[in-house]
This record gives sequence, C-alpha cells and structure tokens, in this order.
Amino acid sequence: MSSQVQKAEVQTLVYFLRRGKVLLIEKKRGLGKGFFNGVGGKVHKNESVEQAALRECEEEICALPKKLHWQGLLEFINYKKREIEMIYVHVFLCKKWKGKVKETEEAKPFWFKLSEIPWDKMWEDDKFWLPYVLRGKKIFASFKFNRWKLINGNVMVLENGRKIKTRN
Ligand code: 8OG
Repeated sequence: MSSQVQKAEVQTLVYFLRRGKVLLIEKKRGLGKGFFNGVGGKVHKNESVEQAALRECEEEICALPKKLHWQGLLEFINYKKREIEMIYVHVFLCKKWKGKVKETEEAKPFWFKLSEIPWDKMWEDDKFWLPYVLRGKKIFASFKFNRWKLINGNVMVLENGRKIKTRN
C-alpha cells in the first residue's frame, strides 16, 4: 500500500550571531512550542524564501536582518500512519540587523554561548547539522521522523558545490 504526501511546505530558519553567541528563541506556539530554535516559519504564497525569512525575523523578534547568509537546506520527512509530511527548511545566518531584539507574543529570545547550546531542549536532529552551520559551513541534511520522533538522517557538508563530508 502506498503512502501519500499530505503536506509539503517550504520554511525558513535564521540564526543570529553576535560576539561568539547565537540567538535562540523559545517558541510560544506552533510546531516546536517550548523548544529552542532559530527564528523562522513558513514561506507564504507570493513571497520569496528570503522575504519570508526577513518577515519572520521582524514578526518573532522585531529585528530585521541587513544581510542573510544562506547556509543550506534541510529536508524533514515525517511519517504518520499512511501519510507523509515534508518540510524543506532554508537555513541562514545573520550577523547584522536593524532594531533591538525583543520578546514578542510568538517568541522569547535568548543568547547562548556556542559552547552552551541547550541541545536537549531542541529538535533532536539539530545537534547533527547546526554545529556546521554555526561554523559557516553550507549543508544539505535529510531526516526521517515517525510522528516527529527522529528515525534516521544524513548530513552533507558542502564546499563550492562539492560534497566534503557525509554523516549518517
Ligand atoms: O511557525 P511554525 O511553528 O510552523 O515554525 C516551524 C519552524 O520549525 C520552522 O522554522 C521550521 C522549524 N523546524 C521544523 N522541524 C525542525 C527541526 O527538526 N529542527 C529545527 N531546528 N527546526 C525545525 O519544522
């Protein structure tokens, strides 16, 4: 019996960096509520991935990136009975922005030292790919979940379009 793709969406994630620290938000609602994550969400109809990333930063923490650095693409495939949900997430770094980072109805922001990232309060897959992104590497990663419980995954670190490392 075949499975059906029920949902396929494109999302964004932005990691702000400042003086050896990364900004993570505690999400107050939506998928990943209570977890720490980068800033992001769904790309709406009629907007580009970059426009969506900028809009989400303004909405969630009131800061507008001056420049976004594209770091890669994540593929999340979630199996639920005979349904499949696919999420493609474009990941960016941001080192310069306008406005002061503020808490909003959606998110509470916290700065973490790169050595003190709260991996146990983040999506299970993050520890496999985020360290590369925070070091400025470009990645492509794919993860399979069963009802959002991680089953397996694969991370490729890319350099000038060339695969340099694969991790399962
Ligand atoms: O607005 P909404 O709650 O739909 O936002 C979901 C955000 O969560 C979006 O930015 C994409 C992100 N996201 C997933 N899965 C994972 C994951 O495994 N790790 C991380 N870091 N983010 C994820 O949907």
